Amino acid sequence: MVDSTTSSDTADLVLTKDNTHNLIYFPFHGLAGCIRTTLILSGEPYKFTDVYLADWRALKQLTPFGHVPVLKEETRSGKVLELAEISAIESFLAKRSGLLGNDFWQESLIRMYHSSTHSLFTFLVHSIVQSPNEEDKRTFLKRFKESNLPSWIQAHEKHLKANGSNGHYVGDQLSIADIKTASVIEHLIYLCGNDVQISEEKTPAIMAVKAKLEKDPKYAEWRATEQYQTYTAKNIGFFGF
Ligand SMILES: N[C@@H](CCC(=O)N[C@@H](CS)C(=O)NCC(=O)O)C(=O)O
Repeated sequence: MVDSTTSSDTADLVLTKDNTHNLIYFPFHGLAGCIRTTLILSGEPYKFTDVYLADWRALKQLTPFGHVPVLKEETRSGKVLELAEISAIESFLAKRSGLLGNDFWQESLIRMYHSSTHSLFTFLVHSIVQSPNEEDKRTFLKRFKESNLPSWIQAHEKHLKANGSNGHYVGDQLSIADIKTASVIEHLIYLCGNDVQISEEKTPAIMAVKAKLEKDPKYAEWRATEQYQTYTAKNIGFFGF
């Protein structure tokens, strides 16, 4: 059950730095890459709880909207607070970690870039999962690669260039928009295969976002783990990218 208490007691519980953030999701990257990366960078206690398809039917009923990811905030008091919906979880973690810029306008811009990437990637993942057969999937992917993806690339390359191609969307600091893009980019590159649309030569500003985040030792360490590699292999097996 979602705890919708809004008392300051609950607000204080949520803000302490020693909560364990327990992310419930399937054992692949799917739509949870940005959440996992944000948790890793936070330096706070976290755990990734994998849900297996055999257990999903029973667990589904227990989630707020019948979907994962779900974030369980396990507080020191023993109280567990539950949050669902990817954007809400990313926003929650971003605010805690100072990933929403320095002022309200920067925050609004960061949310705009984040939303654009979130929409693109959610559209891709949901369409693939919901394609009833291989032919539908192929037709969807053709349209996605010829239209949705190039539009996203063109706009994001332009905005990132306008910010100086410094690896950030807004100003010169890391934001949830940067993490979102960095977390989907390798999947998009893989998806394109030989039809290269995203590369150092073609989209240097987008690639700078990826490269900048990869310099972070915590992120680099996470990407080198067996768990990350397993999630990648399962992602490719399940979604094809
Ligand atoms: N609106 C949800 C969508 C999340 C979603 O699509 N979750 C998928 C996994 S990527 C899921 O739970 N699939 C299993 C199901 O719906 O039964 C959100 O933003 O969190």
